[in-house]
Amino acid sequence: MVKEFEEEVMRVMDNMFETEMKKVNDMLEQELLISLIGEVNAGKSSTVNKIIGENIASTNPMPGETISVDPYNIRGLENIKFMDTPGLNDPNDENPKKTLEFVQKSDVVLFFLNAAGTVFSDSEKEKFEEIEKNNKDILIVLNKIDAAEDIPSLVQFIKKHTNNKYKVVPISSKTGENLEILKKDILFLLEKKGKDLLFAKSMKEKSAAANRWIIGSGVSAGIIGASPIPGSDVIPLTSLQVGLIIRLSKLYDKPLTKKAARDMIVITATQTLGHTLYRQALKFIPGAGSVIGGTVASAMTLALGYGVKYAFENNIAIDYDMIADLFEKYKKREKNA
Ligand SMILES: Nc1nc2c(ncn2[C@@H]2O[C@H](COP(=O)(O)OP(=O)(O)OP(=O)(O)O)[C@@H](O)[C@H]2O)c(=O)[nH]1
Ligand SMILES: [Mg+2]
Repeated sequence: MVKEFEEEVMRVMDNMFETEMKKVNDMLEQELLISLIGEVNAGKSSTVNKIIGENIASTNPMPGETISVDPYNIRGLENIKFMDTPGLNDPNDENPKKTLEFVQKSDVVLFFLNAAGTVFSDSEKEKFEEIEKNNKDILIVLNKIDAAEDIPSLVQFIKKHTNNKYKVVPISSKTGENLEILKKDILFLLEKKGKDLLFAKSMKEKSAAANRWIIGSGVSAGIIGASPIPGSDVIPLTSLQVGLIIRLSKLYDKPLTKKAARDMIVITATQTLGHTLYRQALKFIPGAGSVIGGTVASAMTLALGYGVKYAFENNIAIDYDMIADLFEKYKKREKNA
């Protein structure tokens, strides 16, 4: 009986794996469009180069270097496109309409202001309002902070003139200052569109994205585990964990088989809960109460996530003793919280 039941659980887990894998693969096949808009010379092309990590967009101290709307992509990630556009005030730009079309289609609009110039001139305000009408997923990028003073006042000024609706990110595409912050902000904006994994894969520093997912899964697991319905927690909890492991494997470009994913989850559960409790949780005994509980479900998921992340980052096998230690640590911390 018990054996049959466990086989049933394995089958359910395999199905979950396939469903989650398909979800993630579909996510990765989407197109992601990020456009860079702003007046001439604000440093749009320089920023494209910095984000991509290659000098592919041409830049020039003379305003008006970029004369057409040009898509660039990161090598190997053809479906992520950065749209570099001519300066909004460029008299040679024949396609201001085309720029607006791209704004409409964009997942994120980076609106550039030059900290070393007239920040938010009347013409910039006018253009900004036009853009705002077409797309609300805007990040205001205050570039060239290496060449300007009193950045906090400039940021306040911009916020005030945009009714505090958008994040203002001060950067220097010359020195690279705050570029990682800009990338993180792009990542967070993309979460609600389910395109964050796509962008995270393009980032050199993958830790921030991984941590967000692990912490988010920990919170969701806590909610699932706190459910008062006996035994109702195992299936959604497992599916949550399968989804997390698959995302991490895609982020770090690690192959992941169904069996490997299953082992990670089962071994983690038995290591943290103990065999008896895990069996009991799997058996959904009516009236047995919620066997796992919120704190345990959350701590287990965090430990699994960080353990898998550590293994992927360092190209080593998963260390289940470390997972067990992490579990104890998180459990104590959650209890005290
Ligand atoms: N000091 C400083 N200079 C920068 C920075 N970013 C770009 N520049 C310089 O500003 C000039 C214009 O940069 P581009 O990247 O070509 O600007 P753009 O917005 O693409 O300009 P257009 O294509 O003409 O619209 C170049 O000389 C860059 O080297 C920065 O953060 N700090
Ligand atoms: Mg340019």
